Amino acid sequence: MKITDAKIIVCSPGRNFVTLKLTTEDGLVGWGDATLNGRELAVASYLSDHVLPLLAGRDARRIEDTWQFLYKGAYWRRGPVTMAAIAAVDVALWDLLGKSLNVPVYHLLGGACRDRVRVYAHATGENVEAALASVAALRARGYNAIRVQCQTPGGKDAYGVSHGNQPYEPARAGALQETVWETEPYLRFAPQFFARVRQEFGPELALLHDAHHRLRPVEAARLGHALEPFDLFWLEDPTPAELPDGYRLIRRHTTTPLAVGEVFNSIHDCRELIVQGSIDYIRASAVHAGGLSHLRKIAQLAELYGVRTGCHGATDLSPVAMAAALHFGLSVPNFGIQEHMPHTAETDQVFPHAYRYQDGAMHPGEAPGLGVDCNEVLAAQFPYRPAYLPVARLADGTMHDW
Ligand code: GCO
Ligand code: MG
Repeated sequence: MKITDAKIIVCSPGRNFVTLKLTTEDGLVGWGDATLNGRELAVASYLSDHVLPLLAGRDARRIEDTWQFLYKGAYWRRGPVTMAAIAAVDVALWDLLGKSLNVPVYHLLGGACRDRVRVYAHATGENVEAALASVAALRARGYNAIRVQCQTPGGKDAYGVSHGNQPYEPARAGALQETVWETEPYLRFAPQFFARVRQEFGPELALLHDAHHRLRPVEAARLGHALEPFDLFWLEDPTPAELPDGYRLIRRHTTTPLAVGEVFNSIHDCRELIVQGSIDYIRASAVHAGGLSHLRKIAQLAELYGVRTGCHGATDLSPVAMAAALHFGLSVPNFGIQEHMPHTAETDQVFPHAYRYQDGAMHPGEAPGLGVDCNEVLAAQFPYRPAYLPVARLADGTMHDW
């Protein structure tokens, strides 16, 4: 099953995506996602300039060997660009293997460990009432786990908060957006806000919250402690994860469960956090952490230490990555939850897929491989548009983590 052709498709059906298409001598096609939000063309170039020329003639069934070849063979290891590129090849090879054997990928990953993949949705509001209405609307659509983000009163352009009735999408075409971040008002507001959400929706709804790397460890510890009465499912990215010791400090002060890892590229980014028992959920994804092959290794390490999965699933991960996440989520023993941010209708048309949502859960479907396709003719109608993620500054102008 030799690879005969490899091609990159860059398109923007509502937002940018970088998609890898591998074709074999038998005419089978495998898809991989290589989207790195705001840095898309770096991965497209890494793939087309440095990886695709190496693929022609390789046996598509040698998935692990190809992973090792691209990882060890580059000498310059790891990093988001390299690992997203390797991930795209890896996921496309799993897709091809499934198609060649006429089975869905989850069968190849050990088979289903559950009937469906529990997902959480995003509620967002420019004020408390709007956020509560957003939670209520998602509950009505069957979600029983909801991440809630609300604008701190007096602030603007908060992470995770959309404007008007638009779904939240942080990357913006055109000029880079500068936002202002103030920690103290947020720390005062967040516990009051979650008290209100809990009061409104009762004890059973799983509530999640993303601090998006904004806090120092001691601030995150204070927030986690203050949120304990409201029983969060998780507090995500409380502090930047470069320093695992920061998580140790947070852990010493709070029993609020911690989730981290959407920006991780490899097992080495989370090894210490996992083995030291500093986190509860690992959010690495099949696109930014080296594909299904590497994500499985991370999950296996996590399993040993009682850490569960909670894969990143924002809209910047394409339907190809979503399909991979669902095959993985269905089959991984230590599954926790999967993020679900529905794509635009245009994106769903460009990437028709077998996965489906029902009553707070998803299923990857039974189509061979990943069960997702890319309509290249339609994709060509949505050309790439340069876009940036915002940056954040403190009120005095100091650069901060966005
Ligand atoms: C999440 C994430 C996203 C990221 C985005 C960046 O929890 O889903 O934090 O909202 O900000 O994926 O590209
Ligand atoms: Mg996040």
